[in-house]
Order: sequence, then C-alpha cells, then structure tokens
Amino acid sequence: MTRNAPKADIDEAKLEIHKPKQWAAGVPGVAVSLLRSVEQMGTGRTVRALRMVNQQQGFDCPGCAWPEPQQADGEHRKLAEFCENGAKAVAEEATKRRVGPEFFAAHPVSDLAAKSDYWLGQQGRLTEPMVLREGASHYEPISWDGAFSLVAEKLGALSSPDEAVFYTSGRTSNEAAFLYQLLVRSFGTNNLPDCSNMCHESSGAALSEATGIGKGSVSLADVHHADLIVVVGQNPGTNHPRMLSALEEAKAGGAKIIAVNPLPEAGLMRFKNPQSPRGVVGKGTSLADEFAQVRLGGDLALFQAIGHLLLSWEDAAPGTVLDHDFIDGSSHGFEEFAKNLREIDWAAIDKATGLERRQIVRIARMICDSQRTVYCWAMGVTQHRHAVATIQEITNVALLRGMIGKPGAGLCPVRGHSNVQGDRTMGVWEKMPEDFLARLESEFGIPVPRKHGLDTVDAIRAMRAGKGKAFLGMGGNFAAASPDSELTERALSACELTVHVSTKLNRSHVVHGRTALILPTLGRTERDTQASGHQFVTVEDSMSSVHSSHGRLQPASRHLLSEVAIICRLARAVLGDEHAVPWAEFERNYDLIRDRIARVVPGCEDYNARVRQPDGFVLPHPPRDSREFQTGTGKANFTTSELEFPEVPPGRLLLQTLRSHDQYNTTIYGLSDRYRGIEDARRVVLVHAKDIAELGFTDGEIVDLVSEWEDGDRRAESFRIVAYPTARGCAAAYFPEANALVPLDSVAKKSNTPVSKAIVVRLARRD
Ligand SMILES: Nc1nc2c(c(=O)[nH]1)N[C@H]1C(S)=C(S)[C@@H](COP(=O)(O)OP(=O)(O)OC[C@H]3O[C@@H](n4cnc5c(=O)[nH]c(N)nc54)[C@H](O)[C@@H]3O)O[C@H]1N2
Ligand SMILES: Nc1nc2c(c(=O)[nH]1)N[C@H]1C(S)=C(S)[C@@H](COP(=O)(O)OP(=O)(O)OC[C@H]3O[C@@H](n4cnc5c(=O)[nH]c(N)nc54)[C@H](O)[C@@H]3O)O[C@H]1N2
Ligand SMILES: [Mo]
Repeated sequence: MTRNAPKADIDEAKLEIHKPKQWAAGVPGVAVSLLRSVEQMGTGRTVRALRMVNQQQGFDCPGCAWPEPQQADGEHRKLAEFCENGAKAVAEEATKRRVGPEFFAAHPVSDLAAKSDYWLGQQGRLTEPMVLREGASHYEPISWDGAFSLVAEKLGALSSPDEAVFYTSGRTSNEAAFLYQLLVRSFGTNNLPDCSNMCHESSGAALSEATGIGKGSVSLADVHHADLIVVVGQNPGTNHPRMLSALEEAKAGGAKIIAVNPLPEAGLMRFKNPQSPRGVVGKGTSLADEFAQVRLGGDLALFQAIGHLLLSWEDAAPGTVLDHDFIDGSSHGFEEFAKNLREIDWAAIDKATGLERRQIVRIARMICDSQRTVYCWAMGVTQHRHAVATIQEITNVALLRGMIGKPGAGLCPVRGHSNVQGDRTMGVWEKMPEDFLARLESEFGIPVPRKHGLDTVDAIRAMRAGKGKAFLGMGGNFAAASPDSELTERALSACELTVHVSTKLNRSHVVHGRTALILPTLGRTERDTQASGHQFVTVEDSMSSVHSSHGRLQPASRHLLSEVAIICRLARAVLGDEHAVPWAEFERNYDLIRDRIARVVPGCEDYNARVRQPDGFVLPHPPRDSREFQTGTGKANFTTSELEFPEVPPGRLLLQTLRSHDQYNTTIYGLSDRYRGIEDARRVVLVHAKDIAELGFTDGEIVDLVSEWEDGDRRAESFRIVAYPTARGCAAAYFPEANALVPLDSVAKKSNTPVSKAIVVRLARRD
C-alpha cells in the first residue's frame, strides 16, 4: 500500500456533512475539550492538568504560541487560561494510554506502516527506548546506554559530520534547544533543519530584510488596543483559539476587524466566549467587519492594490494619508516603491484576488482611517511561492501609515508550535549569524563550523542523493510533516540511521533507516526531576515573551528521560567524556544551562533571575522598542516586488492543505472538523459547488487528487468531493494526507518553504 492511499483503520464512508458553523468556541468548545480530556486522562488527572495550564507556577500550554496576558500590562490570567484545542493538546500528552515493549512485540513495523497517523497517535505514550536493528521486523527494547552508544557508533562511522541531519520541532524547551544546537555544532555541522522551515520561515526572511528582525513587533496589549486588526491567511478559531479573546477585547474597545481568507472560517466571523455570560447564552461577539474572500495566493495583489489606493489618495489630498514623519525619518526605498505602485494592472489584481474592486476600496479606506493597525498572518500567507514578497507588501502598507513601533500597532506573524520562536532564539537554525556562532565558540572554547547547514527541503534532497546518511529528530514527525510524502519517505528509508526523540508513536518511527531508534521523552506537562531536584524549563511565545514552564504531572513512565538529559548523555557518548562542555553538570542542574544562555544569546542577560519573575521577561525588539531598524540601510525598508500570483490551467483547481479542528499538525485527535461541518472522515476535498459542476463532477463523488508539476504528476487516492463555500477555483484538503501532492521543488523564493497552499491539481475519476 502506498502512503497516498486511505488506511483501513478509518472508515471514510462514515462521513457526515453538516452546515458550516457561523461562530466559534462557546459552550460546545468547552464540552468537547472536557470530554476528550476525561477520555484520555480520567477525571482526577484532567482536573489536575487543566488547572496548571498557562498559570505562573504551571506549565506552558503545549498547543500554540499565542501569549498569555501579562501582569505588567495590568492584565490578569483567568483561572482557565486555555482553550478547547489547548485542552486537547494536554490530553493527548497526559493520556493514560501506553505504547510499551509488548505493543512493539505484537506489531511488526510493516503493520504499523499501514496504519493511519490517527491510529498511531491514539495508541498512547512511548515508555522505553526501542531499537529496530538492521533487517529486523520488530522494534525491541534497548537500554539508554545501549541506545546512546549505538548512535555514537553510527555517527562516528560517517565520513563527515555534514552527513548527519538534526531536525527540531517547535515544542522543545529553550534549555534543550540550546544544548541541542551546541551538541550538533560541537559534532561539526550546522545541519539544523526545523519545522519553522515549513512554517514561518517566509516571515523571518521578509521581516529581517524589511525591519531588521525576523519576529513580530506587537504585544498582546497592542492587539487589545488596536482600532483595526487585519487577519490574513489564518484560522484562529481552530489554531489559536485564545486569540479570539484578544479579538473580542479589541472589539469591545471599538476595533474593526478585516479577515482575508478563501474560506469563511467560523472563528473569523463570530465568537462566543465561554468565559463571559454573553458567550454562554447570547449571540456572542461578531468579529470580521469585512470578510475578503480572496483567491489562494491573491494576497500580494490585494496589498499592492491597497498600497496603490493609499498612494493615489495621498496624491489627491497631500498630507492626509501617509505618515510622512515616519517615511522621511525612519524608512528607506519609498520613492522606488511608490513609483512601482502608482500604475497597477487592475485586470491582473481582479484575476489574482477574485475580489470586487469596491471591497478593496472599502478595506483600503479602513486602513487609511485607522490610527492603530495590527496585521496578523499565518500559513495562508507563508506557504506560497511569493510568500516573502507578500509579507513585505503587507509590511509596506503598514509602513506607509507608520504602523510599527507605536502602541496598538504593528506586525504580528502568529507562530505555530508553542516554542518554535524560542528554539530559533536559542540557535536552532541552519544559518545562525556569525555573531552568535562566535559567542558560542568563545563561551565554550570549541570550534564552531561556519558553513551553512541544510534546511528541511535541502535535507530531504541530501538524503535522497545519499549525502545525508543519519537523521535525528528532536520531536516532530518529519516523515508526515514534510512535503512530497513518497519521496521524503524514500529519502528517510535510505538513511543508515534514523533516531527520534518523541513522546508519541508516529509515522516517522515506522518509515525508518536501516537501523532505527525511538527515544521516549518527558512532555512539557510532566515533572522533571534531576540530581539537583525539580527542574523547570523556559519558552518564548509569539510575542517574544520568555517565561518558565513547570511540569507538574507524574511522568508517563519511570524510564523516560527529559530532552535535556537525552541530549547531555548523547553528547557524552558522541563527543567523549573529555569534551570541553560540562554536559553532566548541565543535566544535573538546568540553572547552569541558563547561565550559559545568558552569556551567549543576545537579550538573555541575567536569564536565571528574569525567567523567575512572575511573567518572565520580554526580549528586546528594536523596531518595537525604539523604532530602530538594524537593516543594511539602518532604516525600515520599503520593498518593491513584481505582481505575482499562481496561474491555474483550465480544468484545474488550486489546492491548499490545511488543518482540521481536530488535529495538531500530524497528530490527529479525532475525525471532526466541527466548524466546517465535516464529521467522521478526513479524506475530503472542499470545492465550490459551481466548480464541481463546471468540472463535470458531482458533490459526494470519490476522486483521486492529482497534482501537476514540471517533473510529473503526484497522486493522492480516494478523496470525497464536498461542496463548500470556498473562493472560486480554489480547493482545500487536510494536511498531512495531502502532503503527497506537494512537490519537493515547489518552494517559496528566499525562504525555501514548501508551497503547501497553492498546488495545481486535477480531480481524477477512479477506475
Ligand atoms: N489546534 C491546533 N492548533 C495549532 C496547530 C494545529 O495543527 N492544531 N498547528 C500549529 C502550527 S505549527 C501552526 S503553523 C499554526 C497554523 O495556523 P493556521 O495558519 O491558521 O493554519 P492552517 O490550517 O494551515 O490555515 C491556514 C488558513 O489560511 C487560509 N489560507 C490558505 N491559503 C490562503 C491564501 O492564499 N490567502 C489567504 N488570505 N488565506 C489563505 C486558510 O483558508 C486557513 O484559514 O497553528 C498552530 N496551532
Ligand atoms: N502540506 C502541509 N504540510 C505542512 C504544513 C501545512 O500546512 N501543509 N504545515 C507545516 C508546519 S506549519 C509545521 S510547524 C510542520 C510541523 O511539523 P512537526 O513539528 O515535525 O510535526 P508535529 O506533527 O507537530 O510533531 C508531532 C510529534 O511530535 C512529538 N512530540 C510532541 N510533543 C513533544 C515533546 O514535548 N518533545 C518531543 N521530543 N517530541 C514531542 C510526538 O511524538 C508527535 O508525534 O508541518 C508542516 N507541514
Ligand atoms: Mo507551524
């Protein structure tokens, strides 16, 4: 059976279609989260676990990277500072189900490879280190020491450190991330691909050029105090539900919201806050004042049109639209940018966006009238070929009105994984700047390699070419999350060694190298006890706030090691006991790691003291703090881009791959996409009713999805067509089932991020 075919453990025929919801959260959200939690954890553990989420002495929610309210801003945390999907993330980790040696003895790897991601994840928590020896059919237990020596032996046999690839997913704590990159660089390579390469890399690339720093410029208080919030390519009702409370608060203060999305996502339309009486019994708060149902990949065109309108209104009434003080004093490149946008091709804009001109004018007018605008975006923007240019165009519009570095305004790329931003700050990046590498070198007195390493896409290319021979994953699910599933799985299978530090069973364990190891680890919710006592870790949210996270629950198994312990012991096995880095001491006491972070990572001075403050601390951000821009020009840069949008040949659709309401990336919690009205199945393709008819198909028909790329077709089998109110010509299917359709070479310019939101596909009848 191929990766791209349905799996027998899910009966897709059970699909039920309901009307998509017009509002998000509210009481059903709470009910679902409690039900799921009790199912996985039992009642006592549910109460204990959920009481600790996002509280100052509790653990950081392992769900998304949306920040918690800060005392310093006069805000307070609610008793339940989590959401339905955060509760699911906790339940998934704190589950009572276990995958131990008996499980592996009963299931040959070939059987596990035929299971769905859902089935694999539902089996429970991994409990002991397991090895799959060369040629063996089953994983078998191995001691921790045995596992570390095996990795050391295989890594030692490589002809160059650059033949090893060290992936990271964004749940890893700052302490573990810092040590991990130190281990990898001590070993001699910068091959540190991470999930961010597939996620917000485009935001980092765009913002670094434009503003000198690849992070968002707003705080939660800014969102609360904005008078206009533009939400582009993001589905907060599912992926950042706590953001809805922030939007509600902003609305209560009179803010307007513009949502730009090919889908009328429930969480953008109306919010019923379960923590307010109005949300429980009333109609809730209406969110989007303007819903622009843009075509996939049409955002660059939309923001160019907005820029054009602002410039033309300024020309008609000089001094009334643009923030001249900001443009003259703090920006660079305005003239060239303005020259490019004074003339635009409206026919192309119409085609790219599919929006009515009147609506674009209304939106531009709202932006023109706003004194405090926040721009939020996520994967609907970053996973396109022209993602970097699109983000820079959003930034241009913000700069025209001086919307950066002032209260209530700014740029807000909304991050995914709960510590993906922190991992980068700690040095998990294949191309960390020289300044960081030099500090690392002098702090530890070790040689640090300077040659840039492989990112995710290039790592797959290297493994495919036999140049990457060992793969180690610090969390995540590389096999399922990466593009071009079949090719990626072949690349992983060609490795000599694959090693995964994981909490739960997943596809990457069953698509394995010649020898494979599963190293089970503590989750964020669990107590972490080392020789010096209980340890806490630290994380950074989407708004650069760094704080502590205290695991509280009893670990899933007594054999588990923390990520920090695994890295330290692995380092000793690989680098030897004489190595200059005091790995054993780091394992014993995480304060010692934090002392080093304080000396190496810019902005983390006095780290141990500051992370112990109730809210932690906020990392410096020069544009936000003082309108300073550390770019080549020393100013905020306007960017000039050619108009670009995906071209779709006749008879084809443009497909986006997205998340259902019941999954966390490749971890599938259940088979319900409640807000979109899809129940009990996942192999669906959402298409506009008129497109279904025009293409000669019928609603409910089962088809294969065939993606067309220059090197040939890719096929994902058996998807049911569901008539859905998406933008015309556009379709949607769930990630990771549809990853088979994303060509490896289809990547964003400058960021190398796979283009997961614009795949040219045809629907094909099944023989
Ligand atoms: N519960 C839950 N929470 C999560 C995750 C999860 O899987 N489950 N994942 C986490 C991670 S790692 C991330 S990165 C974030 C992801 O958060 P999102 O970016 O919200 O995730 P997606 O499901 O990919 O949704 C993309 C949204 O963009 C829209 N979109 C797609 N293409 C375009 C386009 O061309 N233009 C515009 N304007 N809109 C477009 C889609 O219709 C959809 O609403 O969520 C994080 N939080
Ligand atoms: N087609 C398509 N592909 C995409 C996307 C898309 O929108 N469309 N989105 C992309 C994005 S935004 C992202 S971020 C990536 C996500 O890619 P990854 O981060 O690689 O994938 P996840 O599914 O989040 O990883 C889940 C696994 O992490 C492990 N895990 C969970 N918690 C912990 C922990 O605390 N420690 C350790 N060590 N392991 C843990 C569990 O074993 C679990 O099975 O996927 C990308 N791929
Ligand atoms: Mo992500």
